[in-house]
Amino acid sequence: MAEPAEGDRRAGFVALIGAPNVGKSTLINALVGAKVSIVTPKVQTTRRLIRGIAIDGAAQLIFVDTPGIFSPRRRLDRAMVGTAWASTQDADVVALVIDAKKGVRDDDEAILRALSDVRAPKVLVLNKVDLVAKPALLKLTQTLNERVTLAATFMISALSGDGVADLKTWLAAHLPAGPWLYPEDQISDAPLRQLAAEITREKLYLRLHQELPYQSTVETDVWKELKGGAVRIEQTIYVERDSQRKIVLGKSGQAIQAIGAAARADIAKAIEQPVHLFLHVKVRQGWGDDPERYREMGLEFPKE
Ligand SMILES: Nc1nc2c(ncn2[C@@H]2O[C@H](COP(=O)(O)OP(=O)(O)OP(=O)(O)O)[C@@H](O)[C@H]2O)c(=O)[nH]1
Ligand SMILES: [Mg+2]
Repeated sequence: MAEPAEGDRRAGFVALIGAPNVGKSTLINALVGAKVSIVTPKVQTTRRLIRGIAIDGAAQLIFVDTPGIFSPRRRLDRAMVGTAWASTQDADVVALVIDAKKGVRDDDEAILRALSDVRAPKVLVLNKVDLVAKPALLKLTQTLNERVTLAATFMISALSGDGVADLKTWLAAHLPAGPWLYPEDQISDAPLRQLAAEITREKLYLRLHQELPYQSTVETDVWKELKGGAVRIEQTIYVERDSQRKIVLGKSGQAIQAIGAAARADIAKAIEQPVHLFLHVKVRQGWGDDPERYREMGLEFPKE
């Protein structure tokens, strides 16, 4: 394809916001065409802003995946919700993602109220339309368009990819004119060690239940390129209590082995290199109140 002339180029930021679990991370991966953000069936999977970059014609789109917005209780929740709203301030377009199957719930209501303070143009993205009959979608579109001023409405399935290309093309046409902000082959601005830690956290979320996923975090400590092209990665999984450490390890280490095997395979695929992954599990009581952990996660540390 011919390169678009410098003067024709567009570039800008599109923030994807919405309640937890509506499919924002699935959508950013579909828009970028690669896994830049982790996805699980559990709420509150995403904890930080994740930028994913795509080209559409003459436009470079920088999508910003955000933590789901809900009414926060813990310090970590407040940091997550704060960072999600902060993303709307630098956005050229804000895409409000709604789970079309679940419709407008309390968290969505609160988001709709707060959206009136956001200056950027807004588009509505009804996601998971593979689960819903058409008449219900039309009703939901109408209700939401009465509530907020929306530049456009899209009905998509981030999972199947239906409607995603149309959304991307519309967004590309509505970004400001200007030079591209990243090299054109770049799909993410996150360091690989961060992506690797996120992938391990995804496997933790998939394997463990109740409060444990929410009380754990993963950091990459060592990243060493080995002779022959493989990489040695060491990571620490922090939990709050010793009882949780035992669950993460599992009976004769079965749980941690399964988490490690799944994470290793995905990390190797993402970085296109063989991986030797070593996981450590440490109890760090009160890590949710430790500023250093927030720095690692790329979040502001809320004062309370
Ligand atoms: N059927 C269906 N499921 C979807 C679709 N998009 C996402 N999902 C599923 O919805 C669940 C949540 O997806 P995520 O992408 O993690 O949602 P999220 O909005 O990023 O969630 P948080 O990070 O917790 O705010 C996963 O099980 C996805 O597979 C869709 O279009 N159709
Ligand atoms: Mg997410």
